[in-house]
Amino acid sequence: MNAFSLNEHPHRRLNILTGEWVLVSPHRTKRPWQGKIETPARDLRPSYDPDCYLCPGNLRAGGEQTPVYQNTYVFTNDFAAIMPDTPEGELQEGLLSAKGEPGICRVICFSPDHALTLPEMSEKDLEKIIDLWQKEYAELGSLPFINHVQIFENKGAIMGCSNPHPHGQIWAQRSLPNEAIKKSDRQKAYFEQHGKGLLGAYLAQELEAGERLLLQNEHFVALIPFWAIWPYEAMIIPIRQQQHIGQMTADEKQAFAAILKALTVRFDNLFETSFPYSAGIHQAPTDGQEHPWWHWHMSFYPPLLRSASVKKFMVGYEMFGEAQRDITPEQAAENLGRMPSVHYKNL
Ligand code: H2U
Repeated sequence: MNAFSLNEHPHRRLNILTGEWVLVSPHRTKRPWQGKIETPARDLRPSYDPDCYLCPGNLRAGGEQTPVYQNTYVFTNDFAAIMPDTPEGELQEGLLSAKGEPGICRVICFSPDHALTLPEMSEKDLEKIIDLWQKEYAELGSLPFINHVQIFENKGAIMGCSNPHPHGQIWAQRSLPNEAIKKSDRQKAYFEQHGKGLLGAYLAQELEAGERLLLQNEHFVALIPFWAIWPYEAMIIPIRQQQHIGQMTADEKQAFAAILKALTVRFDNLFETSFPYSAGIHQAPTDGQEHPWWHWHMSFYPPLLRSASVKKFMVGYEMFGEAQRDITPEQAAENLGRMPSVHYKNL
């Protein structure tokens, strides 16, 4: 039998941030990379859609009017999953446990232009979105009943996004949700044992290895994590350890905007389509405590596997066992790393 190889043999990889394992089956992708299979129809949208509730001046479903905004616009979700006036309450009956959960859901319009997406916006405009993310994290996080602020974007109908107008969401709540608990606990344990941050140490190892790196600028790195579940899952990590996005300097904010654009342009170029994903920023809890182990990062979970329409399903074994992937993170980094820096619509 050959010596064990990550490129040849089925194996499991550990996600150091969550403590969960992913099964990798590289032998199933022996065929060479064939690139895109078909060229999808170009997604041509008008800059203004009279039926879009996020376009400036239009009515939302609840009857409120969206103002004529210039850059970004934030409002409380009309169909919020969590609400601030939720009564205190707890249920404990034998093995049944439940607890009231107060919170706030907001929707953020990234641009008044209905036709745009993040990779097609200028770095300056992306900085304005980052400004708003910073403001919302600080404002929502300062509320006494908010201990966690989740900023995210669902992009593309395939991800359940309800409207192509460029927008994201924020769910802020009293409790730490499952993913945040896992990442908090693992970073804390590492910090207490090693006296330094987990993600900083991981970043140093990835910079040394090089094979999963996608992009790098003065202040940020974009890479495919060693433990990626989704075919082209990626992370943007600030090089300097910061607990939350409010700690960025002006230079770092510019660099974040630059790498955000650069990564999403490459995503779009991969299958010459507006690349769908769920992206989210994980950062320290807003409970007023110090969290010196936290190193914020932005994760992208894109579902596409081989073309604009061939998607990976998380079903079967993955529901009952654990996540599994065929193409290795290293192959994914190679494919994505080859993509041009100019958006395909501008080539
Ligand atoms: P997506 O990011 O999944 O597209 O969700 C957009 C949110 O916008 C969704 O949570 C809200 C929905 O509740 N929304 C409003 O708040 N007002 C509206 O008029 C329509 C949609």
